[in-house]
Amino acid sequence: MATTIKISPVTRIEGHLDVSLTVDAVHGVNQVVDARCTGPMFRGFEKILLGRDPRDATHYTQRICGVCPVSHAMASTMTLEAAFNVAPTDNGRIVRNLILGANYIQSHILHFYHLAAPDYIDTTGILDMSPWTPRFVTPDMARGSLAAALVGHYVQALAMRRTAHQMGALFAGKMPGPFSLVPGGTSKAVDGITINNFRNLLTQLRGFIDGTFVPDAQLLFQTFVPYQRIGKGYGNLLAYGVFNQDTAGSARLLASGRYTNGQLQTVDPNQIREYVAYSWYSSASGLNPANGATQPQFGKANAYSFIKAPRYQNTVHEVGPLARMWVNGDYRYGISVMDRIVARAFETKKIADAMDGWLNQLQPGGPAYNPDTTPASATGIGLTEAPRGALGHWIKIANSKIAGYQIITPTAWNASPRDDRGQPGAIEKALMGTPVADLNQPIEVLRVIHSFDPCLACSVHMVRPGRNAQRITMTA
Ligand code: NFE
Repeated sequence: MATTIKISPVTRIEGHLDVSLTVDAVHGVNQVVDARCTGPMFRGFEKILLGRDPRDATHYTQRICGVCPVSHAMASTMTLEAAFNVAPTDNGRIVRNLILGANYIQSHILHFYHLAAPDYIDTTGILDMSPWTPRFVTPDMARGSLAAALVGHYVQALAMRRTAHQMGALFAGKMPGPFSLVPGGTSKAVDGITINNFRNLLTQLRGFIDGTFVPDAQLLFQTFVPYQRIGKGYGNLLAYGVFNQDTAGSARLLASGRYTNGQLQTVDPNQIREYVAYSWYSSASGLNPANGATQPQFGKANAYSFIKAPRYQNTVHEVGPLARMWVNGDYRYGISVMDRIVARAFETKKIADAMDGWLNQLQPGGPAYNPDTTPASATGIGLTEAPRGALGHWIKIANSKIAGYQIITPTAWNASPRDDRGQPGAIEKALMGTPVADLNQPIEVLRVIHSFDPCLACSVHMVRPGRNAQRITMTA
């Protein structure tokens, strides 16, 4: 008999995600036969930005999320550069890459040790305390030396994340919420002392990535063999590319590309549409974000999320480290829970190693930014990558003010609801077919969801409610 499970909220993610599942026996095995992902809070940054100075976008959009503010700063800065018709200086481009790289390292370590690993280890007798309890304890969890090692590394990883923040702040002013990304480059001048200090911290982080993070991810991969097949989903992957290697942005450390129906192909932003048939919006469905709209309508019939449904040529795509590594040929083993986890670790190494080389390319005393002026009217697109995947900002400027701003975040791609054709989103599809051994402890479901590293604050761009805000309680 079919059973309905609602996980509300899913914990060890950023923001608020509700997942409703139908579990039924198929060939004698209980498994997920239907899944719905709900982003239950409206944020509306697109509306907050209207009428403001275009340069404010960099600072406002960073407040979407404390985990990936640098990516929003980068996307908005690139959007403004396109609208202002200015390119960054070499120093500006490299400094921005270094700040973004510091944020990727911090975010990927956070995901593995603090968000995902607790799904796989039973710490009973090792640490019987918060944050390890209360929790699911299932027979397949690792115990003994692997559990003890990951608990130890969990604590070490907290210090490594602080180190990554310190490193980024050397060029960013502070982390999170950097000040120094500006159209045309960076407001931080480059000097030899900062380069040396950055390299010292990067060397510590590279030691942890090479000696601890990558081996731990590989060990998890080898230990949880069934999860090399669970959670595949559609198998379509999309990346805009990130870490520009030249000022034109034509060469990137992780290039743009997509893997659609088994074929590697290029990405054309004109083919992106956002659908809202199942989202709480009254605005038109199927718009390209260059002409997008964000008009909330909570309670709309059939809708179940504040996340829109972004699609590329009507096709659902997964985004994230696995997508980036796959389209670049760095990782092609498979598409599954474990592949997402190990590709994220391998990507961290790739970026950290490249960062050491970027430090050598900086020119102390060289120009930090190219000057620009705000045009009366213009449009711009900034396509980059956040740690969780493809991130795009679109701007329309009229009378030198923001007349339109649209954001599609990685988690909107991954945690979207159905689109107008009824196609489930990437996580919804990945959940379908997932076996559930114990209906009271659906750990398998959490492992699939966590492998995407979702961030709901990003995907619905929420504002903190004021004193007079209404609390709305929803039931599925
Ligand atoms: Ni809030 Fe974010 C990343 C962005 S996820 S963490 O990475 O953009 O949608």
